[in-house]
Amino acid sequence: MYLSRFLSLHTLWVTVSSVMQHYPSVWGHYDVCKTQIYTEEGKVWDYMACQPEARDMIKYVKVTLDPPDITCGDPPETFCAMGNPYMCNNECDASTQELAHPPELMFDLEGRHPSTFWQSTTWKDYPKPLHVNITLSWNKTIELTDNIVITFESGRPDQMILEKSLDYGRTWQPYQYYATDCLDAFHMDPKSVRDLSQHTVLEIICTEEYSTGYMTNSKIIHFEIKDRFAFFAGPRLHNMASLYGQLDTTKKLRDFFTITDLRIRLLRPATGEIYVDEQHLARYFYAISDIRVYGRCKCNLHATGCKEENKRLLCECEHNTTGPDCGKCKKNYQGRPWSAGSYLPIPKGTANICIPSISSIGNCECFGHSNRCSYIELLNTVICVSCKHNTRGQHCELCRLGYFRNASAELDDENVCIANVCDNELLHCQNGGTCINNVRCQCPPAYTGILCEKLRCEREPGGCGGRSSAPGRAGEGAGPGPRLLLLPLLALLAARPPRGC
Ligand SMILES: *[C@@H]1O[C@H](CO)[C@@H](O)[C@H](O)[C@H]1NC(C)=O
Ligand SMILES: *[C@@H]1O[C@H](CO)[C@@H](O)[C@H](O)[C@H]1NC(C)=O
Ligand SMILES: *[C@@H]1O[C@H](CO)[C@@H](O)[C@H](O)[C@H]1NC(C)=O
Ligand SMILES: CC(=O)N[C@H]1CO[C@H](CO)[C@@H](O)[C@@H]1O
Ligand SMILES: [Ca+2]
Repeated sequence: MYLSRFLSLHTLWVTVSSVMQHYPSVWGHYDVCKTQIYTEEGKVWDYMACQPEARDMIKYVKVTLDPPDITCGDPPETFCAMGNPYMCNNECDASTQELAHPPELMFDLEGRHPSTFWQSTTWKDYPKPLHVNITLSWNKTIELTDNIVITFESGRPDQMILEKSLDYGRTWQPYQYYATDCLDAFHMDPKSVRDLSQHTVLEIICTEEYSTGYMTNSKIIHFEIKDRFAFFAGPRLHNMASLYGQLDTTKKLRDFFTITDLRIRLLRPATGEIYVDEQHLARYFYAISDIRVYGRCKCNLHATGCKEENKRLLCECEHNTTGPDCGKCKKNYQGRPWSAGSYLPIPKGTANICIPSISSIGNCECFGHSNRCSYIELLNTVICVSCKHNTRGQHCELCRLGYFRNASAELDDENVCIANVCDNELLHCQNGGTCINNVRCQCPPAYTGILCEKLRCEREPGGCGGRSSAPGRAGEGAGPGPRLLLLPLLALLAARPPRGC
């Protein structure tokens, strides 16, 4: 048996310390999970796709029995040991705690003697079939990680079907048939899981392995999850990476191990014989002492936590996803279609986070100078692309180099950035010049230049040298000379903050 080896491997995978961290954001889109695990080399960090730990799922189950009054004891009745029709001193009485066998006893802690069990009424209506459905519902999608194990007291049933639902009980599919005689009961050839292969692993089989009545000592029925995993991960499940790779790429395989509900359909109790002993029908009934289901919350690789809230399991979604299974993007994070995380590349996986919706940030607001935005993942922000009308900036709220803000135009005006030249705010015409329509400065006679910043005489032959009138004219410009004034002014313009935001 590879059970012990599996367990140590299993431990390695699930012995997760409470410390659960993420890669720093510098790892970019690899928003994978980091857990501390214990190996032979001691404590090490392991990086992997985000998924909750596997655990005992029975704690969170809701059970329904059909027919509802199928539990024994109301009215009280005596039943016989199946192997011995004359040992009939057992009593089931629902009103006496020591003699009652309610459904809860399938889910209590086992390991004590005698074991506690649920029991049905006896087959007193023979030949009418004794049919019982035991339905286990989680109201949450679960991925099975270990065998389903059902322990019967008093013989395993002659006929039984294990069914599953993936849609909260709306539709049901068989998972496995169990019979003492598969051909007779279900017109199926008997098979064992070990007869399957990677290619036939999804086949629904009928097995006779567990239906040998009271003749053998075993009380247990399995639904073999680990044997099926072994087709991909190897006989000792040493290569879980290979299994995860397969699960990632084959939806049918992933769905096979995924459930929201299970149903145990009991169709014929253990008789231990070919013929039913009609004289002693109190020998025939169903009794189950324990049901085990191990699995993890399905969170589409978008959560490492799964919490119980109002008796219901819920993924603690990350990556800006939401929903019970993290199956969709949060509002305002629909910048691209939702997709599940991926186990690939092994072992780190890919997070496939949801990114902000362009409209939600209100950031594809380009003041009408562009209708295209682009999401910059590194900055987690949206910027306008191809700003028109000589604008630039995240929201096209700035003017391109060499263009200036038209003070009389709003930010969404096509004329907001002008190659022109002057205004009455910052780009004053110098030396007493007047700004005409922001297009040009009307300069006093002695000055010239775009902003009237130059003395006209500078351009004349001989320059301004020797002119006696120069000092008087220089006095018209307040403070330092005009050229000195222009430089800080241009520096100021370059550093001009965005306006209107
Ligand atoms: C058990 O469930 C099956 C469907 O899964 C249904 O066809 C059948 O009638 C049910 N039997 C009882 C006894 O409720
Ligand atoms: C299942 O969960 C949903 C909430 O996600 C809740 O509305 C519904 O009542 C639950 N159903 C049952 C049967 O508990
Ligand atoms: C500045 O904007 C106003 C308002 O749109 C416009 O009338 C004016 O022509 C613009 N100035 C220039 C120089 O384009
Ligand atoms: C609001 C929100 O949940 N934002 C998160 C979106 O996802 C990134 C990456 O996982 C987180 O860093 C943000 O906090
Ligand atoms: Ca029990």
